[in-house]
Amino acid sequence: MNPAQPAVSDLALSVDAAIRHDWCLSEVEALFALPFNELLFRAQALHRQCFDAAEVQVSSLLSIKTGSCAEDCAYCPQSAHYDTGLAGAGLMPVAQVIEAAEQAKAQGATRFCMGAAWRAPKDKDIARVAEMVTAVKALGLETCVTLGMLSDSQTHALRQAGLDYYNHNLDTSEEYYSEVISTRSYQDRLDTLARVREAGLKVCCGGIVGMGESQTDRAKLLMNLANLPEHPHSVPINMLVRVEGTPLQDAEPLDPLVFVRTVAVARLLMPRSRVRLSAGRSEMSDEMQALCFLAGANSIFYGEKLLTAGNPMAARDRRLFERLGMRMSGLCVQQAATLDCCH
Ligand code: SAM
Ligand code: DTB
Ligand code: SF4
Repeated sequence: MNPAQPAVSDLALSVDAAIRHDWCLSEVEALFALPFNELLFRAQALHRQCFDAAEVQVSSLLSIKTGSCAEDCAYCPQSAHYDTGLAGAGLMPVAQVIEAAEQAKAQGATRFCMGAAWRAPKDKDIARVAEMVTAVKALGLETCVTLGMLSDSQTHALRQAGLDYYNHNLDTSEEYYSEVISTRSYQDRLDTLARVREAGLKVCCGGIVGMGESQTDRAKLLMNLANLPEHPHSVPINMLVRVEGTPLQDAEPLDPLVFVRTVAVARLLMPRSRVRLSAGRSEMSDEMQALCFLAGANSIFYGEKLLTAGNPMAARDRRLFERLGMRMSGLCVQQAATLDCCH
């Protein structure tokens, strides 16, 4: 038998046995090195044990504070260290946030994620964000925020306000991290993630690929995510959006099949997590996205804008789901019928 082909008994491995926090690098690299079809087959088999393979969760994003960030993340258009021509804006009024959340809900989003270009928010910022969280939750949406590094009292204030998820990405391997960011450390990231977990918030944590990192960096990122004390509930896999003016504007584009492999390995390492096909979808073909869903992605950012960069139009995504025989989670039949796919 082909040694790359597992015995049927291995594939029938129970999901509980597949949930591990002790992955070592050679195991993760071996998954990346599997023949493509074998990797996708294994990922899809495990995916089906944990999820309805025709269902996709959709989250919409809103930038509630834009630009002028003190951090120097080499990928980010919002860093004050680079001139990207971005128009910055202070913290948005709550009424404007509610309006955007209502629109996202009307389009079929079930989670609303509010992002702020902060290194770390001040306590007075947290009080305003807490108001936003409570108001968005009252619309019947799940809430997520991503605000940078948090203190213990801040995570508790957000929890108190009813926050469901906190997004804070590891972004890459620890080794490559220091090549793309100098103003904070990997440990800073891990410390905030620990505070978020301890406050009882659900963790959304993933990374970016296509930044010129090596295959080993990508394997280490996924290993680090899976070896956290709990697997993140959501794992966003972003493809770098190359923005003019950032140090990574000319990064070599990643082979789309390597991106699909990254999604498949994320699914195998974190079987019960929502793996989100995140930034960079505007530059992906429908066929590449279909392969990502086959590899176990079951969540997207939905709506024409990410934080500052573009994203496919909502109607285009609904048309794609229709073509793939997939459906957005949490939509009642009446709402699905009112959402027009074709314009
Ligand atoms: N400032 C907070 C932080 O960095 O945690 C929250 C906002 S930050 C924009 C959220 C995430 O967006 C980053 O961790 C990174 O993964 C992603 N991101 C930023 N710029 C990106 C780009 N050009 N392409 C892909 N993902 C990007
Ligand atoms: C995540 O992992 N990706 C989203 C969300 N979490 C906050 C952000 C993507 C940002 C892409 C570049 C931009 O829109 O500025
Ligand atoms: Fe600031 Fe976040 Fe952008 Fe880094 S990724 S520059 S922390 S907004």
